[in-house]
Amino acid sequence: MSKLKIYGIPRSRAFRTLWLAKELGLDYDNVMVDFADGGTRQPSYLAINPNGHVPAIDDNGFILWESMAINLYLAKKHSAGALYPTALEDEARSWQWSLWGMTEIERPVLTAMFNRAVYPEDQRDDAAADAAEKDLQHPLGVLDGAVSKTQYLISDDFTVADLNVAAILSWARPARIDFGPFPKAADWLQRCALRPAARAARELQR
Ligand SMILES: N[C@@H](CCC(=O)N[C@@H](CS)C(=O)NCC(=O)O)C(=O)O
Repeated sequence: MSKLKIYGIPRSRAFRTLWLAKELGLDYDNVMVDFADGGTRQPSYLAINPNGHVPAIDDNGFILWESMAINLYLAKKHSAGALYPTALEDEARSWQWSLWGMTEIERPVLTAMFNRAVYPEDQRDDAAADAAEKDLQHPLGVLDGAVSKTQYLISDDFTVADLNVAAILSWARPARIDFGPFPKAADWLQRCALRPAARAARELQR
């Protein structure tokens, strides 16, 4: 039985899986594949993920890529009935929120972050960032409504659904997204971000 390998530097979307690994208390090796130095395009890495993206995992010979799929798999394998909801409907809702994060909020949060914090100042497009923030208004309202009824997305317990969405929204701070109109979502995001495993994963980014 070999140790779980998590491919991808912590400042990439591999952060999502590193956070989950810390929640689960897993013993893992973080293989530092970096996009900035072309590491994601090396033949040795393309053999793991032909898309040339991180994260990917090697779980004792089982290779998997796509951050949300990885997290749902690891949570189900190691924490069924706790971090991974097992009631049929709750399991489906954890897929729902994970897919929602990828399709409804990831792109605009990234666009705002790149144009407000990542690109060199003379290459930033303020209008694109503002338009992206505008696009987020409706989905953030949906999130705010969801966490007005319960502490977390599925119930009053933190699950992989919260982790997957909160990991995407970890970019909201550098993106300077105004959560003023979404106080419940802001509180929920804070609750998620203050978890010891989230802090430990952020430490890896320093
Ligand atoms: N949908 C994929 C996206 C992965 C992705 O785009 N990762 C970025 C890093 S955050 C990457 O590997 N970029 C390298 C490249 O495109 O060369 C997932 O969530 O796993």
